[in-house]
Amino acid sequence: MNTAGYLQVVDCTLREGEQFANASFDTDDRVRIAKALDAFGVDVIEVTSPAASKRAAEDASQIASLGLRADVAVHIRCHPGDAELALESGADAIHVAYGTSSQLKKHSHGKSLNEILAAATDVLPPLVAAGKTVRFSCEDAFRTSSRDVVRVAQAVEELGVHRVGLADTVGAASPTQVTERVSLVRRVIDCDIEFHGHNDGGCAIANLWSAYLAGATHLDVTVLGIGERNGICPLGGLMARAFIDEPSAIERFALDQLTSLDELVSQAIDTPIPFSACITSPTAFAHKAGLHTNAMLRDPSTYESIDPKRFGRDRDLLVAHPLVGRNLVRQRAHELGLDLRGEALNGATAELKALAQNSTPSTEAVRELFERHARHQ
Ligand code: HCA
Ligand code: CU
Repeated sequence: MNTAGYLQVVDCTLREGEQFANASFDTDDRVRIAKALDAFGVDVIEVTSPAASKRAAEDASQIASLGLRADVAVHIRCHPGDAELALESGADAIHVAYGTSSQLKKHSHGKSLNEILAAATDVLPPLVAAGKTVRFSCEDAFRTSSRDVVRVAQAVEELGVHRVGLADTVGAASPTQVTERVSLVRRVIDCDIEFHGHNDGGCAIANLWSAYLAGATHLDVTVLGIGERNGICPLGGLMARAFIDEPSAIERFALDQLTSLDELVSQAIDTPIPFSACITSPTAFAHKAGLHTNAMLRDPSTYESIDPKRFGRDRDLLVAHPLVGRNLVRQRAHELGLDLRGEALNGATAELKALAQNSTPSTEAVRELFERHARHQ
């Protein structure tokens, strides 16, 4: 069952994202990012545990009191002390996580599955009774036996949680494994299901989407995908995948704000938007080879799966390089009010290709070249 009936985005930039090597947000950054996420339309904004530091506790309370449309969730360990601080923060939701794989049981917290369930029995019911939205997540769920995942999911549902989370903590799961695991959990519990997936194996976007198709209701992302190691599914990656596969699922988001949101976080972490980022990369809609630009001039759908305009972006047909074709030169000259054809067009194209061999000519240099050939035709 999906209680909302639609894809819900849980943004973890202010929790997982802060665990990215280059990230260290101050209060202003956190508030600015929370407001921008809210304006974009994410459903839940997850923030660092108030137990992490005095500053984290103050910032969690401040963000919870901004009056955002999104739910603000604090992420905590399954400890009574953390739970108390979470309640004091005034957050709408509480996200509890506990490692359930043999690796985490042995080397991280040292507790058995029975001890994990005993802690959940202590910590979760008072949070539910306090009227909070409560999510319990199995960390490293994909290296946990399916028997144990089912056992924990059923036990915490019984304790009243609104959502069970499955985390691919080490980014090792494949889309097929995610489909199987989420489908299995979907069959044995009725409450909502959240998926959180790291990108170590390069499958973060594919895994998130597989989880959604298999019945996960809540999908974890961060802006630019920032997080531990090489991060989790980027918000832009989820938007790209959904735009292609099920555009109606993301109609309600302010898609034209995606690029400025990525830019905001990119500035805050002093790290450029990766060239490979979906939608918001500076080159995401740049077409270069003559064969491509030729076809793009006829019909942009030839080499475009995502309409840049829907995201407030423009496509870019690159002219100042050695692979440029005559048709694009004619078109670009036309945009500059010049009519290049025949020998003049051939000459301008040949000269531009040669000129661009060593370095990229400036827009001004390209215009001058076109004007010179247009004058002599
Ligand atoms: C971590 C924890 C976590 C938690 C995910 C969740 C993970 O930082 O290691 O609460 O669902 O990836 O398991 O981010
Ligand atoms: Cu994580």
